[in-house]
Amino acid sequence: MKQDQLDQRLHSFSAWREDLIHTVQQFQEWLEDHQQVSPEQEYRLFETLEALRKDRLAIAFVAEFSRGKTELINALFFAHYGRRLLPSEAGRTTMCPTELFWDQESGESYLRLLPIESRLQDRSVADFKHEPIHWTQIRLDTGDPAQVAGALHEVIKTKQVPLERARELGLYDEASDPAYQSRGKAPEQVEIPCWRHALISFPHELLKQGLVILDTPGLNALGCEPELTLSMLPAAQAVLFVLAADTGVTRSDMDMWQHHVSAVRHRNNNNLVVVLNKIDTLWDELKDAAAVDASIESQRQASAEQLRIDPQQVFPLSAQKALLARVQGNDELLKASRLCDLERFLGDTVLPARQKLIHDQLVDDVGALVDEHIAILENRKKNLEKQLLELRSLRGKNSDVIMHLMSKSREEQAAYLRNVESFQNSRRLLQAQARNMLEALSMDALDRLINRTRENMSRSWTTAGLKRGMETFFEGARDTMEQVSTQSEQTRMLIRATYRKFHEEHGLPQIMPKQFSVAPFSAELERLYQEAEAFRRSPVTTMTEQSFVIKKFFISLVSHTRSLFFKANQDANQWLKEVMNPLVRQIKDHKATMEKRLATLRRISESRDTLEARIREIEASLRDGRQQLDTLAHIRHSLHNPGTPGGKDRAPGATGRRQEAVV
Ligand SMILES: Nc1nc2c(ncn2[C@@H]2O[C@H](COP(=O)(O)OP(=O)(O)O)[C@@H](O)[C@H]2O)c(=O)[nH]1
Ligand SMILES: [Mg+2]
Repeated sequence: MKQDQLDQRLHSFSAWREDLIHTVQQFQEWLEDHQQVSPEQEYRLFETLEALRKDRLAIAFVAEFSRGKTELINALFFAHYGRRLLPSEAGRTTMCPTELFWDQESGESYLRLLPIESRLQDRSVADFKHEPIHWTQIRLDTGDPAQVAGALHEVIKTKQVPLERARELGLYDEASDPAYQSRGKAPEQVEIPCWRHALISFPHELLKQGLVILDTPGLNALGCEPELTLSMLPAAQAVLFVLAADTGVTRSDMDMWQHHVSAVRHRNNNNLVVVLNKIDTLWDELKDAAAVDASIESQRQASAEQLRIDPQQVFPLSAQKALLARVQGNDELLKASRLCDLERFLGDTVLPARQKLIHDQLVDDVGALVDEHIAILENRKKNLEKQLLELRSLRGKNSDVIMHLMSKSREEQAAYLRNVESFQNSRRLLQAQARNMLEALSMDALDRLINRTRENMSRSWTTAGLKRGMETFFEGARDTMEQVSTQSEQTRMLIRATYRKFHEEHGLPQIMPKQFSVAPFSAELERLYQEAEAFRRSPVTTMTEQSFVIKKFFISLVSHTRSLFFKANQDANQWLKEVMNPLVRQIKDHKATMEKRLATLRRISESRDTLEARIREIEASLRDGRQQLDTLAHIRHSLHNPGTPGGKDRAPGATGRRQEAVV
């Protein structure tokens, strides 16, 4: 097995993305060259390119402490440094979630740490991320692995604070303190982590390609930092849940799985993988290989059964031996560590899933724009061909015929203009409907709901209070989504009818306008509800009844819902701005064509010389139009088949469904 298989897969993933960026840029240039671009389209393309460039593939590692998450990250991504880059230690380690990535904006290597005291403020980690001032920054000297490893050690630092302080921070509770349980007395000093969250920007090749690794601490921290389960884990493309062969599935593994991890399974494009680490503890020189394999296999089956998942989803391996094997260049040990099975899975399943998501989105967005321009060009071509025939047939005809054609054209034009007027009416109606929809989705409306919920809960930051609060909150939010869903359905119908009218009555190309749906937002809201329920019932919450934790949870939930509504509002707004544009462009184009036709007829009636000149003009326009259609068909092909051999340099006119209609 090649050591860098995952490396290569990530590299080709990033080349594939570059290919798409190139195609979108080609389209952008085409639009600019032909002055076809509207501000909305320009904005959309800009956004698309930004999103492609900044695309991240996030993999989260979740487990109880000491299962070997950090060691696994070292083995997967940092073995070539010849040492253990991230601190991995026996015993109870840190509480501090760590994100590893490459900060391509600043281009700097650093470690940023958010002090644990930030927990006293009513703000989420996501909020703090926008403000570097709250973070302690340590420079990383990437030429010096010892300096880097030393600096990274800071992440797991802890300190002693008085009991009251720990309580204030929501980091101490009798019910979850084993020492209190046995001695019946709370300690005077409590050991707490120094940091709440760590960001590591590091110029590792894969991180530069857009990989983001999230290393999370154990169950305790997940309970204390609800943002992890509410936002960070669901945002990851893959969640690796790590078990250890020497402990088996323990009570706390099970808690973590049920209350924090398994919900991830119900999301699309989110791969949940279970790693059964430390299989080296099952290696036994006194047994033959088959017997060892059998015991590993039986533990894999048992774990899968306990977690109620397919055994194929469980990957037995030894992170420690894999790291050692890679550092020493020992292929045999690497094979025995079985790390490559996991790598293959990440490369074969997680990456393609991400690719598909990006591609679908792009075809949906940019692809629709390309199609729209192709339709406009084809319509223009059809009109020009009609005109050409008409003009050719006028050769040698008397002026009566021309006069007759002119009056017919005028009638057509008048009928068309009347429809354009009715179009303006539908547009006004649409705007009124849209305002209602946006109002329902507005931040003001949501804030009113949040305040109502907060008032409901303010006297009782308990699990019972939380239950009531959540009911008010989710009922309100669901109502809004339903309302918006009905309104957007009405708006959609109006839009469709308007499009159909112009297609049927004036032969404008049939374009399906882009649709907006609240379904993904409702689904996300439902997921939040499930998470909230899981949190409310989780042993950490019910056991401790800490108002601090409950309050923190509420803040994260609200912050997440707020960004959900914000996104829905933005999407709806953008959609409304754009949805009529394709038709508006066609109407304009059609109007211009009609005017031009009338003008030509008028000039011909005045002077017959104009006829031949105009015929030549139309022939030239047709040639130019065909060329543009070829270019667009080529762009369309590359967009639909990125990364195929010659995908970006294929000569126009090679293949593609649309092309047949073009030439
Ligand atoms: N035997 C064995 N020990 C491991 C393996 N992976 C990690 N460990 C040890 O388990 C302990 C905890 O590892 P660490 O990566 O810090 O766990 P984390 O708390 O989940 O991040 C450390 O002492 C590691 O050396 C493994 O594959 N085999
Ligand atoms: Mg760790």
